[in-house]
Amino acid sequence: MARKKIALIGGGQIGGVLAQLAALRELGDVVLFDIVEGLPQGKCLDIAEASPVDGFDVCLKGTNTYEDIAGSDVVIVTAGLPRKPGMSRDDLIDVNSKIMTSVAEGIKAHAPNSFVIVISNPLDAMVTLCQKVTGFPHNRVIGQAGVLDSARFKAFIAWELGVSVKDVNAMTLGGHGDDMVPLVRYASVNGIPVLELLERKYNDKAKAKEVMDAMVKRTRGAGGEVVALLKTGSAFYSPASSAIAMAESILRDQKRVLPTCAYLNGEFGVKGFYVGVPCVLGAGGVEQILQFELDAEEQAMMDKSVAAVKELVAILK
Ligand code: TXD
Repeated sequence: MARKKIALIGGGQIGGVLAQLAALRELGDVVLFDIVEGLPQGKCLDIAEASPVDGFDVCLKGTNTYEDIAGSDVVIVTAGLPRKPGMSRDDLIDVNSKIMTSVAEGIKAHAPNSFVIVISNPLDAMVTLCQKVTGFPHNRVIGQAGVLDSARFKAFIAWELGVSVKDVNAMTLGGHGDDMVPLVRYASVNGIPVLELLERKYNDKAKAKEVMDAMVKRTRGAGGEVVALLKTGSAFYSPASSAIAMAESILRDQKRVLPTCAYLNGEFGVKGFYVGVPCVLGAGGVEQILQFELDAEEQAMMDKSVAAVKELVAILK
């Protein structure tokens, strides 16, 4: 059986880590595309020269031509500018829309049967645009944001409670903006509600709520926290890990339940927009959208987040 093939469009900070992770996990052969000559070629050569050390058998090819992505099973898009300190993700929409349009045309022409995972910001708008330009079915065009936002939320909970990150379950819904919806009620440590554990830790309900509120706030601002520290760009290790988890679930038909920026057709009260919700990702791309009950407060936060996504998408038109 032929190896799977993964194309990475954008060979910058996230693109480079994606290439390395895809190779280390032997997800398939990797093509790294960028418009900058030498950049993807250099990164691929560098990673490939580590293969005897790490022991992975995949081919890595850096390129500046779209012909090389032909036959890709999965395409991950990071092309576009990242934020600088003081910028919101939405400030990137004009410049990144132009880039996304050309990228989506390249994917449509050269990898028409691929599954596409968009990472470029502003995420929800860029996924919408990518689907529109490629014309691919909605189950084949998705965005990565929720895996990362949820991972950040989980990390903060694990650090606060002094437990392994592996035993924390938590999720964010909605758009990849400051209005994202970290679900407090469903956050648990192996099924034990996090709020209850906080109440026992502090023996004080008000303090527990205060600590949880602070973790929610930090989750919403976590991307900006990294930008403020790096000063020259945004997070790149964790977004790459997150997208690789999604790609792996599709390529290996794992059917993992991952928060995914997916096209909604009435689910969670949203119709005709891409928004972050839990999805089953497998060989068919988005195979299921898992719906569940939101209480009034959660639904109100979701509605606010969706309103922000709609505003951004309106700018595209
Ligand atoms: O979770 C998430 N979704 C995100 C998204 C988390 C963090 C950052 N996120 C966004 O990903 C970020 O705001 C950016 O929009 C993208 C890529 O971030 P990265 O940190 O990798 O940016 P770089 O290092 O600037 O890399 C972008 C590359 C760079 O090498 C450019 O030369 C290239 O994109 N580029 C292009 N490639 C192909 N085609 C075109 N037209 C093009 N234009 C620029």
